[in-house]
Amino acid sequence: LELESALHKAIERDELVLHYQPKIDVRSARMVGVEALMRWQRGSVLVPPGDFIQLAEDTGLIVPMSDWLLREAARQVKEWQTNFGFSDSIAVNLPNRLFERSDLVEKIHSCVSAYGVPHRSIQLEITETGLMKDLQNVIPLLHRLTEIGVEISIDDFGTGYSSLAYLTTLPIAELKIDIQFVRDLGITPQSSAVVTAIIALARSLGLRVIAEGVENLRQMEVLHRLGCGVMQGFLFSRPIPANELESWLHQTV
Ligand code: G
Ligand code: G
Ligand code: NA
Ligand code: MN
Repeated sequence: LELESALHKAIERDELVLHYQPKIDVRSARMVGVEALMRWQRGSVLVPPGDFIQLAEDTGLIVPMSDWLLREAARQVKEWQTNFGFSDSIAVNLPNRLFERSDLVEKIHSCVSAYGVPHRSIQLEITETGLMKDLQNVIPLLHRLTEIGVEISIDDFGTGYSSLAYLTTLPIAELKIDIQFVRDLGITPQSSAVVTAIIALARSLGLRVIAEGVENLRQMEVLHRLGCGVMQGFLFSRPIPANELESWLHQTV
């Protein structure tokens, strides 16, 4: 309960911050987008989302937090567009609960409009569980988001229970290969079998594919050889504050 009221105040006091992790195209060694990851600057402690996102979801605080997140992402992308000619998107993690919001599309629209950035500047990462939980409501929502230019990426792909039949009908732009399959690449044949299958699936459905959690050259090389050229992970960069992202941003112009 104490944590709950502290988190409540954190939103009012502007203690939430976004860190950004570059998405890298390994052929060109260039950044082709970023993922925004929330942190809570609680005094001198930087609290990771694992310690408060669940609480935020359970208490409903995730709604004002995500409002802040969308606005902050739009503000940040505007700044990068102005200062660095940034033309890629910021991916934000969309909690499952937000699908229950009838005003999500309007919310995103008002955030990007407020800063005068194109809708395609915001990409949404959703999980398979979030997707499959409430398909009847999610399908029209995804179509409306896609119509206004907001791309959808399926996060942690391969860990949930998404039906392949649905994947063919949903307006999805990208599959993000889950870290657990990346971890054992080059060590166990099973991991490369799964990754090969995901890449083939993405190809045949015309979706982009990205791998997360790439920590070493072995994983990078196997992914590249299997046909996944865009990656994210500690090998390239940890999630970092906006001011530390500048060396990557200079490459985009
Ligand atoms: O950043 P990190 O290393 O600790 O993230 C841990 C988890 O928290 C990830 O699974 C990520 O999807 C989730 N997460 C990070 N930022 C956000 C956010 O802004 N909103 C939501 N809903 N989840 C987030
Ligand atoms: O749920 P989501 O996939 O959005 O969360 C991404 C999480 O993965 C964040 O907590 C982020 O800090 C973490 N992460 C990003 N790159 C790496 C990596 O190379 N290795 C590990 N172990 N975690 C990573
Ligand atoms: Na994510
Ligand atoms: Mn993930």
